[in-house]
Amino acid sequence: MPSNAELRDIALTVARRAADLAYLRRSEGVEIAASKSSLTDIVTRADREVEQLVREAIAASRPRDGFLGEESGGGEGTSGLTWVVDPIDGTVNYFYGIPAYAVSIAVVEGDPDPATWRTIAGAVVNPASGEAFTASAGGGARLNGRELHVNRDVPLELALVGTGFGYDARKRERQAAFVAQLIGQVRDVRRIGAASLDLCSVAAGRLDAYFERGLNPWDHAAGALLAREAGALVGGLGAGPEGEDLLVAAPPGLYEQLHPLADAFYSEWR
Ligand code: LIP
Repeated sequence: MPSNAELRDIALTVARRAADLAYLRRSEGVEIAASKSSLTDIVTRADREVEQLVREAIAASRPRDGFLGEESGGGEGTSGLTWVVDPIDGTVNYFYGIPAYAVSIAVVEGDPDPATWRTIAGAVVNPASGEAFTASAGGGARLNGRELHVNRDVPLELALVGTGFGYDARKRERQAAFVAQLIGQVRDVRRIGAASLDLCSVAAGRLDAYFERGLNPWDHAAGALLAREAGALVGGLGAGPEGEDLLVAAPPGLYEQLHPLADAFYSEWR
């Protein structure tokens, strides 16, 4: 079994190659290939092409590992490791040319289920900025090699909080209702548009906290490890792990202030 650092380096090498392709395709003009859960939930030809590059590169390097990708689905392995990949997280930003999208690659141990997996390593690369966020379990979190640490001792009323919204209009209205409830209790809110970059922003101290409901496993697999390795607590509904029902990421202290508010609201979600 390779070391956590070796798996991290594989994730970074592949993520950088994928980011170069995504950036090239963006410069050539982006075509929508299809829509998924709603007309606004788009997939571009680049999403599919980038995921194919990642899948082939990982298969060449780690042929016995499993794979779970946003566009091409799952593939079981025999090694006990699975690579969880969002080829272009922040697809709408990518389509509009907003420079806040990322290739997100994580490798997890156990079933590819956020409720039970153990994340070993991850890389999140923003093709537009060239920023490469990396982490390995127990090895810390880095941005272009520089160690990252969350902001400490920020009270809720001074917290800059990131969040996001789903592709279903009715769900967005409910999510916005919670933001309306929260916004008077915090410094301000930011909606960057890519969960992986939101979580890296918490790790880098660019956000004090982040929460969102409705994320897919590939949206947060790498970013959640980055946030944890930089000192954040990450969790979901109740005392459970992060998942589709809720993800909250914040340093200790702020987490205990923010999580109960999000938990109370989203526990009532029907
Ligand atoms: C995106 C997430 C983001 C969320 C968006 C979208 P995608 O993922 O990263 O946090 O608010 O609605 O789901 O669809 O760009 O891979």
